[in-house]
Amino acid sequence: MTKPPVSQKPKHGIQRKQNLAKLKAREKVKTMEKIEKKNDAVTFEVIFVGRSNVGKSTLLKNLTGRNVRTGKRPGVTLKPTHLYFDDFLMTDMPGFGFMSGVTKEKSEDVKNNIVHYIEEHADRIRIAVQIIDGPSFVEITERWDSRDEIPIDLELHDFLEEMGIITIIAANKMDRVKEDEKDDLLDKIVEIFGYDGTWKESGALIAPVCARSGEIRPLVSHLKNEFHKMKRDDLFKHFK
Ligand SMILES: Nc1nc2c(ncn2[C@@H]2O[C@H](COP(=O)(O)OP(=O)(O)OP(=O)(O)O)[C@@H](O)[C@H]2O)c(=O)[nH]1
Ligand SMILES: [Mg+2]
Repeated sequence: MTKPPVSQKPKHGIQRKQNLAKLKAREKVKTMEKIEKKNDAVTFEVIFVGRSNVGKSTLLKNLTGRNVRTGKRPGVTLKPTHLYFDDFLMTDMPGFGFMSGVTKEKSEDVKNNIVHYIEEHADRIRIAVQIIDGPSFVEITERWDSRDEIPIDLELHDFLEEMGIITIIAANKMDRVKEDEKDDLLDKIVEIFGYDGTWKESGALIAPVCARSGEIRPLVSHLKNEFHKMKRDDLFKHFK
């Protein structure tokens, strides 16, 4: 067989690229259809929200045993990350506030996207786990207060309440707090969130945890309690 003239070769190359592009586009549509199908099946969602770098992803990873991306610097999770379990969905939200290498405008976008996401899915978001950095929470909120601004964590907490979403506060990184200072700190945190009384008596759904080492029992217990009230004991099995 005679070889095709050299000038024809690039044509074949273009054809191959076009075929590959078509194949990729088809694959993308298939993946999107699969995601849509999974999404349509969801009736019960729990979201993990909070400032960046407080340990949202680490907590979710430890709770479920699934592979969730975590990192040392703020701004690791930039889009909602979904963990599907049939009709149950757990979503790792991006963190708001300071993020390294991210402009102020972009971080404002992230915040707006979080609010939109919550509004859009309010009918299926039954519980929010609001994670705070236990050891630095008081100092950070006082700094906002001194500038006469509403601390962003409190703004989020009120917003979730307005949306009718049950919110559990997970005070993370408690390994950085001395044992004999833990109760005082937790009392102060519930007071800042507007509750009366000590953290144990205030009625606030608050769970001191250490996501890194997997000491998250108080959070699991609150979650199970809420699931039970909603007649969804079947969801317990998704926790490690
Ligand atoms: N000391 C301590 N560090 C923790 C704990 N939990 C998480 N971290 C660390 O906090 C850093 C941030 O963890 P991530 O889970 O990525 O935080 P995130 O809230 O998902 O961050 P963004 O996705 O950027 O919003 C990592 O270096 C974790 O190892 C904890 O309980 N104690
Ligand atoms: Mg994250």
